[in-house]
Amino acid sequence: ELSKWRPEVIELWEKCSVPETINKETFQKSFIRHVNTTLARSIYNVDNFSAYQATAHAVRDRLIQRWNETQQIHTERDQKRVYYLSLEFLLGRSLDNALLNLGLKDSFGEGVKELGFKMEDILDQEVDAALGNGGLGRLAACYMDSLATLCYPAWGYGVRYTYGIFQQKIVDGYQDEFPDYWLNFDNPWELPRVDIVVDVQFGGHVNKITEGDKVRHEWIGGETVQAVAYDVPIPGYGVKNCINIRLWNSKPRRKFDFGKFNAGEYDQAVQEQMKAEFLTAVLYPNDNHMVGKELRLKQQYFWVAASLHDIVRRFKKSQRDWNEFPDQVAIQLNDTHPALAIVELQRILVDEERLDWDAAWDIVTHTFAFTNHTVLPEAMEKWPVPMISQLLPRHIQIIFDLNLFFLQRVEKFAPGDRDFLARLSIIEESTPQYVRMAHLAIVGSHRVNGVAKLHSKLIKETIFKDFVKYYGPDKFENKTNGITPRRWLHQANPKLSELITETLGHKDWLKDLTLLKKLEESVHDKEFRRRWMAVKHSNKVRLAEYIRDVVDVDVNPNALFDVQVKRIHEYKRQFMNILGVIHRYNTIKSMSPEQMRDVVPRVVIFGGKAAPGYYIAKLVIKLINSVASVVNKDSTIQDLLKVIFIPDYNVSVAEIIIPASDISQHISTAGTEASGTSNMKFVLNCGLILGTVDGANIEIHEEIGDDNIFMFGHLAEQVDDLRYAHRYRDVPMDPHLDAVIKDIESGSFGEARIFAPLINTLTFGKDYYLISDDFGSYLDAQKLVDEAYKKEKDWVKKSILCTANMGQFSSDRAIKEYAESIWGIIPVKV
Ligand code: TH1
Repeated sequence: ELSKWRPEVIELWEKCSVPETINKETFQKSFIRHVNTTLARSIYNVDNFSAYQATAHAVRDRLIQRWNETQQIHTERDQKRVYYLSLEFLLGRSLDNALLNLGLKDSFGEGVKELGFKMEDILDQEVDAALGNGGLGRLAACYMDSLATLCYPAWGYGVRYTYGIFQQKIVDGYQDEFPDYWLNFDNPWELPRVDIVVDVQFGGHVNKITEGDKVRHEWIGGETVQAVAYDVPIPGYGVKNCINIRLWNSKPRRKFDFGKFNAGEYDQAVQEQMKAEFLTAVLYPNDNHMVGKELRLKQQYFWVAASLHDIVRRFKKSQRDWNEFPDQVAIQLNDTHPALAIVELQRILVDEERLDWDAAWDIVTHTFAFTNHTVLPEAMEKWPVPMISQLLPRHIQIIFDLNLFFLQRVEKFAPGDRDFLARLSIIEESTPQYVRMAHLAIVGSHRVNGVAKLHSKLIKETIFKDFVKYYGPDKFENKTNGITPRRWLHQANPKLSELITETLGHKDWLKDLTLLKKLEESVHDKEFRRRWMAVKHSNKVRLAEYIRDVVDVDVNPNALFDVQVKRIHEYKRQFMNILGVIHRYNTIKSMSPEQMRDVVPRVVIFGGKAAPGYYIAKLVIKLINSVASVVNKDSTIQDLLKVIFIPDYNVSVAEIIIPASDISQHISTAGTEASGTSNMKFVLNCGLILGTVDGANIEIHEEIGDDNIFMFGHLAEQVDDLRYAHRYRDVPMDPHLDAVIKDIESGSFGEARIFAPLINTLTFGKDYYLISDDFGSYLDAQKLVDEAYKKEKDWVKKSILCTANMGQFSSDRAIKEYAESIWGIIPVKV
């Protein structure tokens, strides 16, 4: 009688659920309802922020509906899913993206306008979800957008950090860090799942239990921390599919130490519980650099254990045989950060599900695949064996067993070759011993991939070459990175998006980026070129206004905007850029007024965060700001040069900067930048690039052709010899560089001693990143940029050809490649 499944009850449920059609009027109703009930406000106290919240909640309602439908259909179909494990998801803002992907921007824009608000102001209220450092985290976000848009059954798993990447302020030219407490106001883009809670265990000990001729292991004792799920819906573009990123938050268990409690130490008992919350408190702010903090290892295991528990629970609901696990589940490891998942799955299968070791291992290795994102030695994760033993006593046993069986097979392949065994071993035999996470990830995966052609070649020839010998080359693939054209063109550059749509006569290019190729036909159309330039100009005006707001410097939108925005790192060589700026400044200063008339005015724009503990990177920021304050005040150079450091570079700021660039710099030492993804964003937004023969620059060059890119510098294969020369011979410094260094040392940009440690990297430090070797060709390339910019018509043509040839670099292409050649999943459209 009371059954909720009775037809009339179901009918009532359906009638009362949120209507599927949504338009301006239903949106306005929803907006006001949220103002009144969710926010408990009235027409008299709705500010822009409340309007943002109300709009966000109205959109959230739609997302949740789509999310539910998608999950229901994916569950019904029960096809193979991919789980993307990433310790970082750099999502940025969600409202604009959701409105555009759902096709609601226009109607909701009208709706808020009638209610007395401007959509622009509303969008500007949102704080970034900045749960990542840089390229790796943003790649994960672009991939989720593509997975949703292409209707793949996919989930992301990550950590819900209470503090995202720190906020950067510039004080007296130096970087200062401030906590990013992004959850200060309610976050409408997450659904707390208070009912989805996983116990995660740390410490304790392992009992070996013999049952007949079998032994099993029991991991007991230690502390338990609870993982609570928060779901973040990710809507696809132009489809109803909406996928999920599940972020785990740590919280104390409600049970606590009653011994202490009874002894009157109530406060201490509570304090110990509170430590649990600390586990997911903060994102580690290091990009491309490993810092071996115990808390970081705990974060990694906490997240991996909760995610695998969830994945296994979902699989077990389907009542299939365990050997079908790899047919239902693909797990992608975004770098080595989740490599413990390999060990955790083996543990679950052997200790909890009682599969025998080899059968379990066969399942594990067919489930996992691993993406490597860097070859920098300082970024390679390795954890001390004693630290893992303390925290995860059963896992360290499994690691040693895995390694033993692995090395036994290697020994058969290369009998007696002890060096070969030592090089391949998961364990580094030092004091203490270390676990090499990349080795663990390779041994536990069926596929390993790099993120651009050169990078994938380099990992096979250098860091993983012994594994290629052992496994053969087929286990190693390339999957060149991609970016989502929805955020990085449609959302960030609405005017260019509109012009493209009008010119092509459709919006299909947003789902098939290769269709941009047709823009090539319009390069000869004068009116089209004029409009193309007008879009760039208005984006430069927008950036100039932003620059005035944040650093109080006026820049001329007619100048050439030269941009380098990315994490500050020695290998990315922002130092070389600012040294080049000093050279330019001194060149202009030495000119007669007639000569000056021939100079192309430039605004050189920097942005990016340095890891808080990275002393040299922070000095680079100081140098940039010191140069800026001298150059920007110098009236003798007639505004021919301005230097700007934009503070707190993040996804939202990138959306303003990228569409406004004429030239952007991607100038890493050859062989060091695995791919880079901002290079793709700039070129897609019709900005030319100045780059080294590194990462995805090479493939961009292949696509857009020699005439539309400025490449310079030594090649990756020359780097070893050049470094050797610096180390063992007296290599004279490039004369222009020498002059610039002497200028800094003479105090032209403030007290010289401040910069001594930075300059020492070139001298005592043997110029590890080869700035001197590339400086001459860098300056030459910059000259070519100046000359090319003077030929306005040709420049616009180049700019159009850039955008037109970026089809390959959509994350849709990348995701299809992963889906087809690694994951074996097929789309399920809602
Ligand atoms: C970056 C790479 O440096 C970059 O070249 C690449 O485009 C991007 O990943 C996406 O593939 C990396 N970020 C990190 C961050 C950490 C550790 C290693 C890397 S590699 C924390």
